[in-house]
Amino acid sequence: MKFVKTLGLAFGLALSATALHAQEIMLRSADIHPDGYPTVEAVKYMGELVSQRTNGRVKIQVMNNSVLGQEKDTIEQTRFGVIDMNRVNAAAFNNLVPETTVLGLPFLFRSTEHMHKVVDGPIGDQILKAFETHGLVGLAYYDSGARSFYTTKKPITKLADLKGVKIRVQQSDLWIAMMQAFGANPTPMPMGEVYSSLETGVVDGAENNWPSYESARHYEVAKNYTLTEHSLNPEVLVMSKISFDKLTPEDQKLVRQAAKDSVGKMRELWSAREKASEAKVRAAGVNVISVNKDEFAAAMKPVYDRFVTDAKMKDMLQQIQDVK
Ligand code: BDP
Repeated sequence: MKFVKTLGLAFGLALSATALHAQEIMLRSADIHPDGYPTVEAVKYMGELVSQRTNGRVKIQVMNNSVLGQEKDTIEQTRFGVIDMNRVNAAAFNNLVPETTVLGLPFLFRSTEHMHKVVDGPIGDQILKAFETHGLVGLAYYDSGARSFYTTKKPITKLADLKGVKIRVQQSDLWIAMMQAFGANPTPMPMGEVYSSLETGVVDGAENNWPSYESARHYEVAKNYTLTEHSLNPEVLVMSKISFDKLTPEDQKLVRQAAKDSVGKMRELWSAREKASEAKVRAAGVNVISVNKDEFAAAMKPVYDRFVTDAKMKDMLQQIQDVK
């Protein structure tokens, strides 16, 4: 966190309590996505709220476009307080915060409304709380739409088409297991390496939502997009516990509230961007394939068997399924 000198430091001596109050606080927030991407714009909006509500004393600087590095590294830096905030897909937290795993389970949510109800409710809060023992403070969930497969050469039209196909996955044990259960050959790597890996044939395909498929230009090299919609895993906005603990209790409350208040904005931006990205890639000639999703879902039992084992996970899953 960058504390910018303002009032009360004229003598360059140790800070008095009043001077501390007058300090300007700049929170740096990481994101891999480009300008205009809904997650980036939502955190900028949160920054406007924070700034308005503190008369410019607290600000957020969104450092997007991967300028601070790939997600795995920025998460570590956030835990160490080098980066103050971070917006990352829940999958990237699976190994660190096991409670997040439940949100990525394949074919778990019946709809976006179902996912919203879960993350806006007690389960969502319980999972955000779980970050705190790992050096992070969970602030909010953002939408990430549905993830579907895309491939460079062979179009995926049925489950059997995934057999042995090299699919890039996020660096998460859940996601590796999921790809194995689909019959694919999972290759974990950061998002920033996917374009060139598709282009050079290191992988045969990947999977993501419409906006990422479009904004990362993966559609230029992997032109077959198969609507499996296998996961609605949300994005998570977190803060470094070290940075958070430096804030006064009032500022902590304010930051938490502004994060929550940015969620509605994010959801609006998201649904508009999903449509725009889909239209853009379709216009670019992408081969969009519909499949029998039940066939893909039926293959997911081993994933549930492996990841929903202890009483806590079973209970969370049950509660999620019970949300009407
Ligand atoms: C995007 C998420 C981003 C992930 C990326 C990925 O917004 O956080 O890094 O997918 O697949 O949808 O790695």
